[in-house]
Amino acid sequence: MRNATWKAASRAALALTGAGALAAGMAMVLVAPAAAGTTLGASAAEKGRYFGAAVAAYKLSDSAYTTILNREFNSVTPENEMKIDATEPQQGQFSYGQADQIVNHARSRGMSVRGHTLAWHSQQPGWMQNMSGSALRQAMLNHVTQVATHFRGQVVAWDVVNEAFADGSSGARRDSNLQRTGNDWIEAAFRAARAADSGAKLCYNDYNTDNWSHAKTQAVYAMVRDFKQRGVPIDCVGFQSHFNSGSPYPSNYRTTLSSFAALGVDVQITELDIEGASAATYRSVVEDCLAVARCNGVTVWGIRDSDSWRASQTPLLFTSGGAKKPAYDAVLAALNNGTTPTDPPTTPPPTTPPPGPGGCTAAVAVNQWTGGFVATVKVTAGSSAITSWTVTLTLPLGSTVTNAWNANRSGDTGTTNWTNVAYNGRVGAGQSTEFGFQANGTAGGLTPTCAAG
Ligand code: G2I
Repeated sequence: MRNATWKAASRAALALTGAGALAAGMAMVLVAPAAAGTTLGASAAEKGRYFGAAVAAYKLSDSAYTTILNREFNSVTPENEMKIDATEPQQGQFSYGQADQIVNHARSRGMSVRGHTLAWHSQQPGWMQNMSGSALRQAMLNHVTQVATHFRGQVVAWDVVNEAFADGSSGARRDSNLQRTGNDWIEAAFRAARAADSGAKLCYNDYNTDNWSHAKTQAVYAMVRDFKQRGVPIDCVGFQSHFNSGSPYPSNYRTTLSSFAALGVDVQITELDIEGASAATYRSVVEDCLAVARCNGVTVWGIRDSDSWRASQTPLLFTSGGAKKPAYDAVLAALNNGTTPTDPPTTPPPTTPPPGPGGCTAAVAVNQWTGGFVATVKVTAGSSAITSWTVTLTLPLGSTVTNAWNANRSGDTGTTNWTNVAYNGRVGAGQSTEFGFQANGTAGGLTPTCAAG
């Protein structure tokens, strides 16, 4: 169900555009249908994506604003109206008026809605700021449950938890009253959200997680990998992507998106704005999303520059007067030029001949960035089931393994040996299992060999 959501939403948006154009055409005869490919939303929909904007409820009465919103976008994120202080201003008293207004505006026009955000250290109402311990944990879980239940069936994706990691090189969680309730607060929030709305995609959302070599990015990656391994219900990762001189668009952005996607989650660009609105940078961001099959879409954090939380940086696609900026043209062109994406397979098919009974093969897929890489190794049993396996891999000089998952290892440099852990030694005939590791340096041409025990 969740996988079908974006395409269904896109179709609805297209159908609506067509119907509206038809009605206008009957009245005025000469109005041409808004052909797919002439607006951001329609072009994105052609690529199976959405193109969204953060929307403020109080601006829905501004016709210059809604004209652009309704024409260009097929997804909406409430900018502040679903935050904790807005939806539960007093404990146990829920207030959905402004959020409902945005949801109704969007859905009546065939736009999908991203929910933002259920659990966050910021924008907490006073009563929550003053809470701690198990009372806070319960209050947070109740909030997640109530809000996700209210919007069930109306929100295609939720930012369940927002900004839970610290900036800088620590790779640690951000200190907050929620974090102090216990390290498992994030997974508890995800489980509560899933229980309340099993149809919405559940995302972790953060900023400064765009550069693959940054500690914060790696820390979020490790959490998502751990969640996937342990069955914590997470479906997607949101990259806010607020780019400016202090936090520029990184050349390894595509590596970041594809590396997360390879964990088995969707990726979404959730709050894009770029200081100065460089057309080239906007184009690159969109191309990077289109290059990753599991990148569902892009949301810009506001419509006109004057709508931006950083208006002085003029970071958006429309001028304060509502005119299209060069960045708009670049984004539209990128959406229209984009080809239907095919991610490189996480693990390419084995190049060696199929093993005989009792044997196994191993194949490796690498995501390389400047100074490091992640390798995913697929172990495939031959025509008989195996009960244990050992993979041998020789790393190039200068490469050192820093961490690994789903396998035991001996050796961090040179020739390394990898053996199954308790839960993945048994592999059925012709079936596969995967393990992975991260390393410094360059992968080069890794050629794994596999022996079954
Ligand atoms: O800070 C930029 C974004 C970073 N990621 C999470 C987003 O949720 C966040 O959005 C911004 C909104 O764009 C601002 O509009 O979040 C801010 C609050 O953390 C929002 O600012 C607040 C002001 O601080 C309040 O004084 C104001 O009442 O907007 C509120 C409503 O206009």
